[in-house]
Amino acid sequence: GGRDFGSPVRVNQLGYAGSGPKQASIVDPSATPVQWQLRNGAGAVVTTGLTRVQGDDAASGDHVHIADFTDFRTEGTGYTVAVGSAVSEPFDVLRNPYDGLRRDALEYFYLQRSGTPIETAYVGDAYARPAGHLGVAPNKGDTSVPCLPGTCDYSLDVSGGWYDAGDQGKYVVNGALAAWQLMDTYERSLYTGGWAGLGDGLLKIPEAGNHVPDVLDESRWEMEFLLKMQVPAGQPLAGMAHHKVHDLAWTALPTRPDADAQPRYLHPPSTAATLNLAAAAAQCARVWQLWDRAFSAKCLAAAKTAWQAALAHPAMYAPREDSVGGGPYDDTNVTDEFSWAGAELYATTGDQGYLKSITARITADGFSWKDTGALTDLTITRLPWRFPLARVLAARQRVLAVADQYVRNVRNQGYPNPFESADGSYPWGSTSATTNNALVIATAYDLTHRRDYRDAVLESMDYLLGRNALNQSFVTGYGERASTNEHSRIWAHQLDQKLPSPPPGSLAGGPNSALQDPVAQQNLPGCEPAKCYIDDIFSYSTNETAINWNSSLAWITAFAAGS
Ligand code: 9MR
Repeated sequence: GGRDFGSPVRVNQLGYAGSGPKQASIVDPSATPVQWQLRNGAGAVVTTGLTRVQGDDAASGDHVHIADFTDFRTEGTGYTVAVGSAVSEPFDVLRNPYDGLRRDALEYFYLQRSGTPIETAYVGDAYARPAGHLGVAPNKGDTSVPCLPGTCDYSLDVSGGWYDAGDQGKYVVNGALAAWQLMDTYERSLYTGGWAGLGDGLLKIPEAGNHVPDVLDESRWEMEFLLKMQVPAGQPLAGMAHHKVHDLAWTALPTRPDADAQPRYLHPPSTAATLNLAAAAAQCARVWQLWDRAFSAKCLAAAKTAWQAALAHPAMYAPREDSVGGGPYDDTNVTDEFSWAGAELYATTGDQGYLKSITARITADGFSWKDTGALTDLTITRLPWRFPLARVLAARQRVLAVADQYVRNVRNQGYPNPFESADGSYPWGSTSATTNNALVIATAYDLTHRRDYRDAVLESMDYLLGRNALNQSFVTGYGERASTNEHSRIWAHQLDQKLPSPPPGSLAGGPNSALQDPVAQQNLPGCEPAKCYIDDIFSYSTNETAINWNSSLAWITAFAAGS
């Protein structure tokens, strides 16, 4: 039987910015334009028009029309778009619809903290919980975690940091990217505009009011953990970073962190983890210079030792098979990681020695925890005065060219997704391809202040918040048809009514055409790529959250709220 996606009229279920583009995507077989109506909260028609026939959308198989009501700017709530008898989900038109989400997307990280109680004062009773993984029974870790048997003979205190996702593993490769994206939110605010990255007291976290920007406080929680993952001086492989720490076996759903009885192990160092740590630590040295010199110096020392260790061990790859009790985060090409880390270290130190490693470039393939080459160009464009002029001009040109491609993706598809894969497939965590590509478009806006770029970022928000093939908001708590059952061992309301649903502002991984879990396989056979998603707590391959996805959501939401 067909799946029910509700109304064929798809909108941003949160709302449209008064000064931004306002479009709906409509599934309609007609080859010629049809009439649309915009109705206000009282149901009165406030404006009408004819659709533009966009045509067949490859990723979804839908035949799509576009209704454009950009010129309508009257603020209000409860608007709908109607086509014939079909009515969209309701939405607002507001000067800034993203004020709440920019906070919630960042507060997700406090809720993911390991090694500290999550306190009622900040999150309310429903989300409060005891500290996890401090060695208090039945926990075994993370204050003295041994290596996997036979791989080293020391133990490390690797307490703290953020839990990765729905699991309670902690991984350096993507943890460093997530911390980097939060720190970049701060650096963007410093140099380019917006204010979200600078606020102290913006978030409900213990550090609010300490006179340090909250995004820095939150990212430091992870940075401190990342530094602990380095192999200590005097040991073999000193300076390398352990790839990850996680349980011996997968725990059941639900399992609160403090109830996890599994033994945890440090998995062997990898070059990729070491270089991503180096990149984030080099950035950490820069951003903390102003706020905490000692911590800045500690980060710089770690970045340099990590870099040297990676040069000495340039091909230690985390095995793909190491996927029991935690994810593999495997990667066998680290030229891109050398390039990104080299760029970050060069930006911070100006030491010419790093320049020759800066070889990767941004391409339309984008970036992810695995492919960090594009971040090289983003670092260069963030800090142009620190790089040789020829490199800056080239990086800037490439960022604009890639952003232009992403804007075309937004325009040419039935739904405004800046991500479009060459072979039509949607990967695990496809919403993070959307957010990361939107981040590149936003960077192009920062470089040029061209309205097209801002519009395309706002339209990317439309895609995430319901203007898509599923009529689905992938952001919890935002939209009538928002995800509610993300894969989590903590927020498991679908399994136990006494437990909360995921907190507002968490991003579901979204459509994944490879159907990599049993629930997806059973429920989504033959799905069109953009429709391979199910809001089920057991669908970890389509409905998990992850720190490196929410960091990207937080970045673009700060942009959308502040630009
Ligand atoms: O985000 C990761 C995705 O790119 C991989 O394809 C997938 C399978 O290896 O793993 C994803 O990361 C998961 C990790 O392995 C374990 N914690 C949850 C992460 C998000 O689903």
